[in-house]
Amino acid sequence: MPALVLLGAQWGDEGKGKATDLLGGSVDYVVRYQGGNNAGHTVVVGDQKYALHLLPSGILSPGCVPVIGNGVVVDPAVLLSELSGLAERGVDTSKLLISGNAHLITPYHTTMDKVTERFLGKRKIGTTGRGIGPTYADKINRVGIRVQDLFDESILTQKVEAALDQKNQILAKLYNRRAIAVEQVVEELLGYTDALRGYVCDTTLLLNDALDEGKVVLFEGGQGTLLDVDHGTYPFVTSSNPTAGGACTGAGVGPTRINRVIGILKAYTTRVGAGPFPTELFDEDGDKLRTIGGERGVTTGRDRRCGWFDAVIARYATRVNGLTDFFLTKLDVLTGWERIPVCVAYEIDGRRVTELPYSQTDFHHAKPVYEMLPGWSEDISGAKEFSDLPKNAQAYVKALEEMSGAPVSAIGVGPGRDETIQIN
Ligand code: 2SA
Ligand code: GDP
Ligand code: MG
Repeated sequence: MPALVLLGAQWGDEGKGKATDLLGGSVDYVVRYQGGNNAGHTVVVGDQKYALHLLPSGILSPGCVPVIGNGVVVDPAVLLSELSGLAERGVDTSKLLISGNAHLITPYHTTMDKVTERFLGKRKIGTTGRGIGPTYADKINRVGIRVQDLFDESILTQKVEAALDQKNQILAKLYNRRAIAVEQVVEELLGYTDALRGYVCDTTLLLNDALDEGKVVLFEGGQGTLLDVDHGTYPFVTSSNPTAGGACTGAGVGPTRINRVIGILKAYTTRVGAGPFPTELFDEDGDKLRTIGGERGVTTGRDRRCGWFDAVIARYATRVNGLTDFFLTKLDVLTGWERIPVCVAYEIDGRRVTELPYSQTDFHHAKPVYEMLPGWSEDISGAKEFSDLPKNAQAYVKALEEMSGAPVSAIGVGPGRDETIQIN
């Protein structure tokens, strides 16, 4: 198993952190390939709970090298505070490696993110406000600042000048805000140089060499398939590619290297931020899922929107990512419902549709078509084997597997490392 990708099959927060941590003991490198500190990955180890934002979840597994790939956007202030927070809790952070090609989130990106959202008004995306979109926009626009620029003051100054020239005009003319001073930004960025120097390297070369030597590399997605800038519910998406292909561009490895793609799939659906969500619940069931599932943003603390499982989305995730298997998470949260609705298709303007519509207008009009599955009332959090689950819980898993188009290889029955049923 040389290289595997682990990613969210829905709108994120499926339990990727826990899944990565679970595999951490058997892999040599865990690589983040997209996103930045908009991500919030929770790992529970014994009585300790960790919330990781920018760092790969593999940092908690001794023996595993955490890598921030070129596709990630790095806020250096957040990175250093996350590192020191973990070090204070006794976690070894010394093995971290950061790509010199990763782009930097600067204070002006965070400002642009917040200002843009404010001006979008009721059309806002509901971003995390961490400067993610503006940083990727600068990358694509070729006025981004990369980690490697920190080590050449003259180049850094020229790049910050180029990046701010246009932004200052926009800030002044459109938003009536003061210009951001080049010197101030350069000075702040140079302040991170010494602390970061030791972590920075050519991660692409290192990872390909590691694969040549037979090492196991896990690529960890930051968000979910439906938040992908190409394959998600655009424009209500993040500005990068959490889908499997993003692992190749965001880490510099070829697709022929990857032989397993695991989709992390919650037994129901959640979303945070704006955008269409066909199975969203606005009633007591939604509140119950939110409360029992602890559905609150790990980065922003926002309540997550909750709804029933959507098999159309799961099938779509299988297709666009080439999923080999699923980790089904949070099955325990569904304990106690007499009957559990599962969305098997959409009704769109009188038509029954079983594939995710490529037209966003259609998707906004999609009404879920539900099939009712029988629920269970027994506490399943102590289940170790598939056969320990009540018959109806087994049938629920089997039905989801059938509908989603890939086998389920693990089932989460609680947040802890050992609250997992491994299949096979
Ligand atoms: P951004 O900030 O530009 O990436 O926001 C664009 C959209 O992407 C969504 N997004 C997320 N959705 C779920 N979880 C995320 N991480 C945090 C968590 C979220 C939080 O783990 O709970 O704390 O609010 C995440 N990151 C980005 C975002 O909501 C926008 O819809
Ligand atoms: P990520 O962004 O995909 O890593 O997921 P988050 O950490 O944002 O949200 C998942 C939440 O569910 C976290 O609080 C996890 O501790 C928790 N969790 C993960 N797997 C399970 C599970 O199987 N059962 C329960 N009850 N909680 C889980
Ligand atoms: Mg999360």
